[in-house]
Amino acid sequence: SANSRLSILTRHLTSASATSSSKAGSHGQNLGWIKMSPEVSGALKCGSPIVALESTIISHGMPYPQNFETAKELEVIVKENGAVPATIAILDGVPCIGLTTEELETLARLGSKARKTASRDIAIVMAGRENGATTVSATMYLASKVGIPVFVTGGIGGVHRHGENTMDISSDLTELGNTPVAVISAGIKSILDIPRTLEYLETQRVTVAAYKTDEFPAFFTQTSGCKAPARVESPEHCARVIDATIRLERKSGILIAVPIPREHAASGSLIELAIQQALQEAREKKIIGNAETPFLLARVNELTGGASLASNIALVKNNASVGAKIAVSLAQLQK
Ligand code: PSU
Ligand code: MN
Repeated sequence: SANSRLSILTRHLTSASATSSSKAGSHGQNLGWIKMSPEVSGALKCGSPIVALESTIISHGMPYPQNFETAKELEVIVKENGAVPATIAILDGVPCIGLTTEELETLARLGSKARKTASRDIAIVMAGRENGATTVSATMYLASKVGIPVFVTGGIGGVHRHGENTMDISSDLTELGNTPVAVISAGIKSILDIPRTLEYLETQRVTVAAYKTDEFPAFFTQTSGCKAPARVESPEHCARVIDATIRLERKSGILIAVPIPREHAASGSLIELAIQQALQEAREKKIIGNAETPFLLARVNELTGGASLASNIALVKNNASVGAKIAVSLAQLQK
């Protein structure tokens, strides 16, 4: 049955740690090194829909207090659509799946004092008993370890402009190549090289589809000038793609790109101008590596007088609603 397929997948996902931790277990049981909220653990046990949420978007992607408000609202939207939210972060060195409101606030207040944690950084943050805000790559990794197949974010990282020289290519893309989780996002920002990012995703064997459109969206705007490799029409359609991926025992992930709602895309060209200026400043200030994205996000927000933040919040909320519906459809398919 679909359920046994899912438990095979989960066993596969948890087998590596099962050998190293006596507490490690199968579906819905806490791994020794992970702390799971009772809601998430309960939902895993009975196969109820769950949506993973990342935390870099809280700490590094938005200023306080909008980040705290948004983090809470995302969880409400996921619940209203029938799924259990599982915000993922590392607190005092412990990877946590599902945070309390207090923990969300701690992270929101820490801001960039929390370490931006990509998958390669998880061990460093655990060993140093630090607070880590997980990026798409780290959140995918942790979600897959406990068997959560659906993950909602705003935008993923990509191939940076001039990446062919700097080799600055987000590990989000390689994690998508190696981790069977479906990421629901609004595409990628035009601060990145969108055509090269799509090429790289193909090389990484990532299943990419745009939601109800032929074009791959560019985060603040609905269009990027790049055709998406595939199109999906509904949450049910997305769920069937995820279900097929599980049956196929694919080791790579899925990227579902949901365009920003039309009413929030209006300021897109204004934001695009600000992006160009921020990119110029980043080059002048020699801001590189993983400091680049947070710098650009903050600067674009200043330059647009907050318009980019409002758009950002609107699109993540939309993604949360679509993602929760996908998780609900998937749980139904797997009954
Ligand atoms: N893109 C956005 N907003 C974000 C990020 C990317 O539009 O908040 C964050 C995500 O957490 C993503 C990370 O996983 O930045 C990618 O960072 P880097 O480019 O350093 O890999
Ligand atoms: Mn990078």
